[in-house]
Amino acid sequence: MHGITVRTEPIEGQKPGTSGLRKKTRVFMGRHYLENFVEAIWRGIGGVEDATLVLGGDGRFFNERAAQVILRMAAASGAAKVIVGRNALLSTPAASNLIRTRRTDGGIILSASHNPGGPDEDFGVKFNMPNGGPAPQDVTDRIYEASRTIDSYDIVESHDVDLATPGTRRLGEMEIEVVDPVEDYAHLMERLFDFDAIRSLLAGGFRIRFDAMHAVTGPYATEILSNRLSAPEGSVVNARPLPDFGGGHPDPNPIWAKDLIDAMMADDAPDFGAASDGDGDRNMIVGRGVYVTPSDSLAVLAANAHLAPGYRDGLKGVARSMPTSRALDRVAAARGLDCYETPTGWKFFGNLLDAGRITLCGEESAGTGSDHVREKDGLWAVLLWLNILAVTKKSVADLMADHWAEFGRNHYSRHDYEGVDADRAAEMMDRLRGMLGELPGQVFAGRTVESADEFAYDDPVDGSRAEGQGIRVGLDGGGRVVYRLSGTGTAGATVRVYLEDYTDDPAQVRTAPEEALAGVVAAAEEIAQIREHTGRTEPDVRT
Ligand code: VG1
Ligand code: CO
Repeated sequence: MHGITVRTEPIEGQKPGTSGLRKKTRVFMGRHYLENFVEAIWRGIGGVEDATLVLGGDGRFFNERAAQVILRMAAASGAAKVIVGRNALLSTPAASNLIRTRRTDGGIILSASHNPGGPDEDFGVKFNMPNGGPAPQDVTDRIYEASRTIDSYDIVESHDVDLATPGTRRLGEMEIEVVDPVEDYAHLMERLFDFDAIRSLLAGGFRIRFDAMHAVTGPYATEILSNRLSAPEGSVVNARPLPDFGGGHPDPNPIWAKDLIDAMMADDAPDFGAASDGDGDRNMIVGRGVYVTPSDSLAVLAANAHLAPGYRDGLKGVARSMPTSRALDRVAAARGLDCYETPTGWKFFGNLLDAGRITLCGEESAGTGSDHVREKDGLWAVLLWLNILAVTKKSVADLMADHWAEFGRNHYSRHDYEGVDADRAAEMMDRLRGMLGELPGQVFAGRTVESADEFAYDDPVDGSRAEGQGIRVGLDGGGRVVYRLSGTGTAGATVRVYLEDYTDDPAQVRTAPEEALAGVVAAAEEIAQIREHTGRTEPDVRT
């Protein structure tokens, strides 16, 4: 079957440096828009002639329609084969796993991650490389360039492909293999973790609550936690993926997963709670009566990963994104591990993982992962936590208390100002940039600035350099403020302010973060004049 060539015009594609395109769903549904971006991907990766690709998404509105279009375009452009999750579903980590284990040429993941879904909400498309990880800067730059010069794309005309039943079918010359989205992934988890130990923990009355937030992890959690680990009825909630995620933000943080937090703070709370995001790569961990910040979770996992079979031989090294708290660094120092600081975004971990320099890595935004795939992985983090709890026989609260007693505590919080006027946000960053040289030695709200710079990263593996990755201000006593503009928002600018302070005083480690960070918050405001620039007196979201 030969395709037809459709004449088209360039689009305003992804922002340079971001690993995928996120836009309002209606923009994607607009005439030729999705097609143009997919064609830009083909061009950016040097074509898909004879290629084998993976395709799937988080099930949000427009997911399956988009998958049908992409299949027709792949067929018209000469792809040999596409492996698709049933009903075009695949979590981001499961897609990463399939891309790797089936030795494919990469894959397309349909998701806007934790952003809400629906006709008036967000949609997204990203390309992952043959190593299973997000496309690096040079590839995304080529995709971006292609999106601005595009004048035609090829597509075959055909009926929709049956994606509801596993099996092999053809679209023209191209083979389509529809696979169970969960099977290979569940198998990988069984190899990494001690399922018997977790099963005994659960059989012994340890109660869990996993909130899939009506997003893609529903079927994964049902198969793994309920079927394979025999977690009792009620352990997995909001398990049915919905096109609009039930109207919520599938964002696992205390704001959007408030139901889970409430359940975990109640008198009859389960022992362990967790949630994941739209595409299944993020995680939130909560113990009975205790919320675990993602930065602390990463540090705890690094300190205890060797208790799980997949990490029995220890870790090669660890990494965190720059704004993530330095709790991880303390574990690394104590255990003699290399610890890398990378820019925000998972793609920077890929080279370190591929080169065997690190085993475990994570971000403050609720992403944790390891060398088992090349994406962050929500359920993986949940299972590693459960494996650790099963072995140590400690409660989450006791594990945290022991961790802080050993390493001290990095109190941490992130304040987001969303939908800010983009020019005003840029002005705030420019002003800070201009002040960097004169900040050290100055005192703000009683805290002395010890260092100030704009973060740039020289990749130790491929030598590439990423600049302008956020402004870091170090304060006396281990405090720190980081200012950064989001690269994933779809409306205006999102200003992120990351706040951190350190204590190893046993009397202080239990202080609530809001209280412990009050001084750093005041200093952050005085330094950057956030209120004046954002026009807000309060952040929209505190995590
Ligand atoms: C945010 C997070 C970042 C994460 C990115 C993608 O980016 O801060 O840590 O890697 O989302 O995560 P930004 O630029 O808005 O701060 V996901 O779960 O959307 O793939
Ligand atoms: Co995500």
